[in-house]
Amino acid sequence: MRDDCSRAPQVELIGQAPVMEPLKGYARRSDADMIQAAQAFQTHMQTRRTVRHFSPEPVPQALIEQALLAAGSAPSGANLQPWQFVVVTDPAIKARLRVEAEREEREFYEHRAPQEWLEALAPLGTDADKPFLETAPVLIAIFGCKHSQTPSGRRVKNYYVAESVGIATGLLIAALHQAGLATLTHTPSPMGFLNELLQVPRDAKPMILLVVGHPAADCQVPRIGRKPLEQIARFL
Ligand code: IYR
Repeated sequence: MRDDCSRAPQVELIGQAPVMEPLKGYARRSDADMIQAAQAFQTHMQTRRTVRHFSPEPVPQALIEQALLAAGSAPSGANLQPWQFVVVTDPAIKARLRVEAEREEREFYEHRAPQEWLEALAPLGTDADKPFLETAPVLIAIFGCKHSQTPSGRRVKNYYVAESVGIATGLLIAALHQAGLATLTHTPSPMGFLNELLQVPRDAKPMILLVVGHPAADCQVPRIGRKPLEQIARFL
């Protein structure tokens, strides 16, 4: 078992007075310049689609590393950075993950899921078969760590774990999309098998299995719509 989860640099500062420093990295830009940048970003993000048909083509580890560093820049509760990412490319481990995920998914689709849930999923065309867990070159298992550990070995609580990991995952997905890769946020439930297979202590809760790679050449996606601005935001 690897307990990387608990080693946040912030724990060394727990209880200490803040050490302040000048903010770096912000250059004042014109409104027009900022609006253009925001528009270019959102237009590009609109091309992001969740895909379920991946090409087996490998992707450079350096690319995944850079995207993970972007994810790790996310804000988090008390800056305790309660995330752990396990990157799987080993075909044997991917095959075992597929077996376990499909076991849970069959249970879900055949017994556990209420009719209302199945009806909500119907337009997406999902089912219990998860071949992409083997086809896609990279799986990133994302865990939320409930605790950190101080250098003296004291276990301290992490805060807003789900929110922090959710934000980090959003940045990861955006970074991978920006780099030209496709993703699928897969959430087999329950996901406890990820702790066993990937040797992650139970204190870390598996939250998402992110499937990463190039889309297959003949990749099809369901036709979906996105809510317009008026439906997702109000300006008071
Ligand atoms: N975990 C299942 C079911 C599923 C649930 C939701 I909510 C989705 O948006 C998509 C699928 C599966 O992966 O098929």
